[in-house]
Amino acid sequence: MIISDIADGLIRSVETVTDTVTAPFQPASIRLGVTGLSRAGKTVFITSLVANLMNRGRMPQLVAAAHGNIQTAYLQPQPDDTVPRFEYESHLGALTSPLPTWPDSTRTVSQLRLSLKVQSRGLMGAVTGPQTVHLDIVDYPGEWLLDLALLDKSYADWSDDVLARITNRDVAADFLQLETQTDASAKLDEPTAQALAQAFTRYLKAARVAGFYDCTPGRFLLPGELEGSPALTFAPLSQSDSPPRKSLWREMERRYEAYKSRIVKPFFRDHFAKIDRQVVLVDALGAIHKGPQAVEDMRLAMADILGAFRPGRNAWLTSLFRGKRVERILFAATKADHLHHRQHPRLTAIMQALIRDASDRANFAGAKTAAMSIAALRATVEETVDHKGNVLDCVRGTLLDGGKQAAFYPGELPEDPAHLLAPARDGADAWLDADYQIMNFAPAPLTLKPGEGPPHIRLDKAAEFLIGDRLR
Ligand SMILES: Nc1nc2c(ncn2[C@@H]2O[C@H](COP(=O)(O)OP(=O)(O)OP(=O)(O)O)[C@@H](O)[C@H]2O)c(=O)[nH]1
Ligand SMILES: [Mg+2]
Repeated sequence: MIISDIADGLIRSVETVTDTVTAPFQPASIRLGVTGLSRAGKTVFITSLVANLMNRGRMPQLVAAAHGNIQTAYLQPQPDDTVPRFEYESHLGALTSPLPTWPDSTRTVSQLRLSLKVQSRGLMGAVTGPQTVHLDIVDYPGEWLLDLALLDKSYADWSDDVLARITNRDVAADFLQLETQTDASAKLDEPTAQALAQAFTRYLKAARVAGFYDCTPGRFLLPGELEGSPALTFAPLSQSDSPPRKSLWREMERRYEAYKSRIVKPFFRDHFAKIDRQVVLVDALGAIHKGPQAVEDMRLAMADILGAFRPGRNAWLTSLFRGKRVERILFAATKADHLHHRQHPRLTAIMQALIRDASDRANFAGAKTAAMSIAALRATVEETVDHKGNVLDCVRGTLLDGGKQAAFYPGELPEDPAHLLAPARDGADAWLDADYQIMNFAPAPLTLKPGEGPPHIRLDKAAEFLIGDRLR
């Protein structure tokens, strides 16, 4: 062995020793993913969570907050320079203004870093003093997880699958007609490609409204700044025997592959594979109100979303994780302030049944999972009303339409979730013996005492499950 190698080896082993000694003093970081389908409540959840971590007066079930371990919490510039920042201040401003409004819909991934100074109470805590824990919160549309399935499919297979699936759907009629008229082996003509992509996008939007969940590619619905780019200008085409080079079919194939490599893969690599803890928000009450078909769609969408968390489902994804995994996954039914608390256990049971179905099949490889019913921002108060001799457990709030105050009875959720899930699975048109209402409430005007965050339901319990163990 030559001398420089020995010296190099020595230095390296010294570095390794220093690394291990300093490791406990390095700021720890937790990456928390927040996802859910459109309108599930992601933006309100993150805004209220951050506000309640900064002012912890309403967080008794977050043990580190209740025990006073968290000394301060403050926002910091996030470490990822190319990811848009989550617009915390403007969202909080909308929710807490004298005439509060819900935040605008958000269309892309965004991120926020909240740093917490934590004094741990254990023996080591006394020795080391307070530590900084960075909480990096990443907001991304659940629709993007559904794109994972595209990675396993060639353009030809994907086209065949999609065309077979949508052939009987009314909302697909216009696109299918255009597709049938198109000669896929003709030389590429850009207006034709655009017309097909636009017709397919219109179909996807209509399918979403009609309650179909299998609306991929996800970026066609949420294009952001990619709108009009070639990677979003393709559509499924039936295959002629061997489409010639430079044909429409070949160019569509190339763009489909570009969508996978330039859009789907970077999302999974840069965002998804780095997540430590995940919350999946579900507007279960909204789906129940819409009816059995919407509940069944929600079940299928959840199973597909959960598929992304199943290690081994996709070899490429597995190689990205390199043995790391999402450690905890919370499934939360949002907007529980639409229900009197007496019914919350029933809503939670429905969530549990929905994920049991998916988790029976998916092995989450040791990830801890939980289901809860929460309201990130409580817009109602409870009220018991005497209605024709019957006692009804209602909630009262300000109606979004018209601004009037109203007490509202949403209907009685069944004790056994199967009473909802079974008819949904069997394709029932309507609920047989029950009616579920939903009201759109405006956020309530708030007067917060010093040290208090916005009112919520079980946001503290959700935080305890997601990050509590890292703050003690
Ligand atoms: N009552 C009540 N309504 C809520 C709550 N959270 C969300 N909502 C309602 O749900 C709507 C959507 O919430 P967002 O947080 O914007 O949902 P999102 O998932 O970010 O939606 P996109 O950005 O469009 O995907 C809001 O405008 C409110 O009407 C809650 O805790 N209580
Ligand atoms: Mg949003």
